Amino acid sequence: MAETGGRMSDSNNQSCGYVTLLGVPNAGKSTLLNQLVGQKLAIVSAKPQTTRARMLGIVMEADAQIIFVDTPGIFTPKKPIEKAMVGAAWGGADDADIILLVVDVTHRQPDSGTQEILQHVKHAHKDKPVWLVLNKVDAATNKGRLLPIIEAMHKEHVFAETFLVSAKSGEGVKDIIAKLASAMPKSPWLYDPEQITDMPERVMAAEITREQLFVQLSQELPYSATVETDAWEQFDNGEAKVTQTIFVERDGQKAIVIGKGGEQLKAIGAAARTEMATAFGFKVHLFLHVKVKEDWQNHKEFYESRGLTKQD
Ligand SMILES: Nc1nc2c(ncn2[C@@H]2O[C@H](COP(=O)(O)OP(=O)(O)OP(=O)(O)O)[C@@H](O)[C@H]2O)c(=O)[nH]1
Ligand SMILES: [Mg+2]
Repeated sequence: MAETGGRMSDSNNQSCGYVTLLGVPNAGKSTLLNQLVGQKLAIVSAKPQTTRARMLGIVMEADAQIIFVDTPGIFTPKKPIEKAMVGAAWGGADDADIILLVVDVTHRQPDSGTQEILQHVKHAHKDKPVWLVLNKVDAATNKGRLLPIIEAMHKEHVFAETFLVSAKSGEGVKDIIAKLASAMPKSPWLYDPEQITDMPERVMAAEITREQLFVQLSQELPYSATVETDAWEQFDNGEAKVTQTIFVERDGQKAIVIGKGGEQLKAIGAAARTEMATAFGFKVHLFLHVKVKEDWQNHKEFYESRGLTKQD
């Protein structure tokens, strides 16, 4: 018997595997990851291409350790950062024991983006089980339209499992965990069972601020921006001082992020600070700076800080 993080388990009974969430941008992968883990780890927004890098969400279910991999949405990339994002998503598929193909049922059908992902998976990962997760059933006004979607998807591929879920409300999500737990390969756990993610706090803090750029700023601006945590000072009373820089590509964008009289930046900071306190469980004193770095997308340090690889 091994004791890890307070849990007793006979390592002979342990099972463990990687489960990668794949789908087009905005399908609800990050919302689903958070719901699976039971805690907000991944940032979410109504805009597509919110997630830029892979991250893990680890779930323990009896003797099974399920390592979920959230990935950026897959689309046809053009800009350097987009190429790195899509590269990271396919890298997530390489790691997978099981792939969860997440599909937004409110999306106009047939969903050609999803079909392309499925074709690629069938070609590049032909031995991997793909499970179909039809998401946003809460928002499907006409439930009668679900059946044709299921039929169309099953014409393309024989999915071992199909789930109808709402990542937002949690409906159907427990079923996914139960089925996955019994499908994990026999293997010792790869992570401490108390650990829920591989994301360092500094990166999570930068992500939380980046989420506010997506939530509060309109149109193209969030796509031209990135956030880095410059300094993190932890005080004896448990609170932390976090200093971050928001990088944008043009002076005009800097003016928008700061806003009239600094109001916009204040609002971004206030919301991010609240989110950080919830995520970390202590008060965060957040100091935000905005800088123009026209070609940040061409500098590999902005990729490496997120575990991304700049593609040429
Ligand atoms: N109604 C409803 N909305 C959902 C559900 N799941 C996700 N959403 C919404 O869909 C939008 C996109 O969700 P995300 O979780 O960011 O989607 P994603 O697939 O991670 O997107 P990218 O990171 O851009 O690839 C957000 O506005 C979510 O609130 C759901 O089950 N029901
Ligand atoms: Mg996402």
